[in-house]
Amino acid sequence: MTTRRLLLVNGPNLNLLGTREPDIYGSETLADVEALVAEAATARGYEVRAVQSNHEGVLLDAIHEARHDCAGIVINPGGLTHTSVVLRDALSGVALPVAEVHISDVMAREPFRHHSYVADVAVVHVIGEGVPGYRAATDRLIDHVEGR
Ligand code: CA2
Repeated sequence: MTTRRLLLVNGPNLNLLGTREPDIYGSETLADVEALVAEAATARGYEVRAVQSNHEGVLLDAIHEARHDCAGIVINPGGLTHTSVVLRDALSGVALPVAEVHISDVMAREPFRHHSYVADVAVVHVIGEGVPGYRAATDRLIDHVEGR
């Protein structure tokens, strides 16, 4: 039977959501993001374990733990998207389906944001849809988990 739990991972600096740069990231907070994902998952009969950290190793440990009791991972890796081979290796190593989310349209921003180390280990990509993109990512990830 499928484990009905998802891991939600938010990377460095996403704890600042809603406090600065509202023109890029909107006015919703990290708590709003976590509530939105929990609501979307609950509607489909899933629960969510949420982690945000500014420390790469904390994120890696949470991803490794997920292999024991989660069906998939929704992740906004923040700036680690563009720099981190180790984060990518952790995601690929646990072999769970991954949904990559970016609030902003990274392809319309600086060139250094155009490459994602995570993109080709993710089965769902939601980019530039703002905070509501987390809901779309959660739904599409569950669709994938359930083979829809
Ligand atoms: O658009 C996204 O979701 C990003 O993953 C956000 C990252 C950025 O490095 C990626 O290129 C795109 C940055 C997260 C920082 O979040 C803040 C939120 C409010 C105020 C300051 C930073």
